[in-house]
Amino acid sequence: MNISDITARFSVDLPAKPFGNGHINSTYAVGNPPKYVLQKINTDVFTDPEGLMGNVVAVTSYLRERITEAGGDPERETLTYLPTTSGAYFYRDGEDNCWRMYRFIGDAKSFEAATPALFADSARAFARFQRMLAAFPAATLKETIPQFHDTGARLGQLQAAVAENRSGRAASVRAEIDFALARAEETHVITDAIADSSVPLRVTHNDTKLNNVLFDEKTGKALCVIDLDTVMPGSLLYDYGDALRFGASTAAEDETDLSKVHFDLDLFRAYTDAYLEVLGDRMTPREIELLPTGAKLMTLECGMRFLADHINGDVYFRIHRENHNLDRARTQFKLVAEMEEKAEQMNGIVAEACRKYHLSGS
Ligand code: ADP
Ligand code: GN1
Ligand code: MG
Repeated sequence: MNISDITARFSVDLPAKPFGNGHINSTYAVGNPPKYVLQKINTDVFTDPEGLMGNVVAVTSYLRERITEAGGDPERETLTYLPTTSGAYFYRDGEDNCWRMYRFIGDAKSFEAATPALFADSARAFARFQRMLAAFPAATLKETIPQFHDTGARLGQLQAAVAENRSGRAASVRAEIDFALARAEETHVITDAIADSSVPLRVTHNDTKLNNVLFDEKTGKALCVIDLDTVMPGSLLYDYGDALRFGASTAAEDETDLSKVHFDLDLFRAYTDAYLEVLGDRMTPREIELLPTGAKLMTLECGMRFLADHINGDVYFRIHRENHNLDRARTQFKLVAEMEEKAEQMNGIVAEACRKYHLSGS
C-alpha cells in the first residue's frame, strides 16, 4: 500500500517519512516541514479501531472546549484529528491496516529524559489534563484494552506466558520470573482500593511517559498531552505511577548497564510536588497515601509485560535488537528494587508535599 494513497484519503498530498519511537503504532511525519502526523494503528493491540477513534475524537473535542474556555489555544494544546473523505476518522486500507491523521504541532518537542524542572512541568500538564477531564462522561468511553493496568491480571498473563513458553526462553529468565512472583500479593492493592471505593475511577490517560508530552520550544513549557489511545476509565495512580516509572529513572527504559539505572528521588520529589500542587485538592486520602505504591506497581507491571512478551517471542512490543524486551524488563525490576529500598523516603516526600499544600494525605 502506497503512503500517498493513504494521505489522499485525508485530502492531503504531501510526502511522509517515518517518525517517533513508540513501541506499538507506526508513525510518519507528513510534509516538509511536517504539517500532519500519519499513524498506522496497531490493530493486534487495538482490536476496535472504531471504538478507539470514537474515544479520542470525543476526548479531544471536549478538551478543545475546556482549553478555549480557559483562554488557551486548542490548535496547539490538544490533538486535532482529520476526517477522511468519507467522514470517518480512520481509513481501513485493502490490507486491513487502519490509518489516522492529525495535525502536527510545530515548534514543540518531546523529551526522553528530564531535569527536575522539566519533569515537574510534565506533571502539571498531566494533572491539568486530569482536571479538565474530571466531568467528562466516562461511561461513554470504550475500554480500548480491558484490564490495561490491572497489575494482578498482568501477573496472570506472565504466568500464562511461562506455562506456554512459546519461545522456549522461560528457563533462562527464571530469576526475573521469580522477582515478579515474589510480589504477587501487592499486585492487587490498587484494584482492591478501587473495589472498596477509597480510590475512584476517573478518566485517565494510562500512558503518561514523559515523551507523551509536547513542550513549547519558545517558552520551554509543557504544551500538549499526546498519545491518547489508552484514555479510558482508570485510577489516577496509573497516570502518576507510569510517569514516574519512566521519568524518574536515571537511564533509558532499555539500558543494558543496570549500574546506570536508579530511581531518582529528586525527580520523584519534583513530580510529586507539582502533581499535588495542581491536583491534590481533588484527590482522596487513599489516593494520596498510595502514590508511592502507584509508582512501584506501574513499574513492576510494565516489567512483567516486557518479560511476558520476551517469553512469548516478542509479539507485542516492537523490538530493535535481540533480548530487547528482556533488557526493558530488567530496568523496570531494578527500579522496583530501588523503590522498595527508598519506600520510607518516598512516603516522606509525599507527606512533605501534603504539608506544603495543606492536604489530608498520609
Ligand atoms: P507512539 O505510539 O509511537 O508513542 P506518539 O503519538 O507518542 O506515538 O508519537 C510519537 C512521537 O511523535 C512523540 O513522542 C512526539 O515527539 C511526536 N509527535 C506526536 N504527535 C505529534 C504532534 N501532533 N505534533 C508534533 N509532534 C508529535
Ligand atoms: C507502550 O506506544 P507507547 O510506546 O507509547 C505501551 C505502554 C507501555 C510503554 C512502555 C498500548 O507505549 O503501555 O507503558 O509502551 N502502550 C500500549 O514504554 O501497550
Ligand atoms: Mg508516545
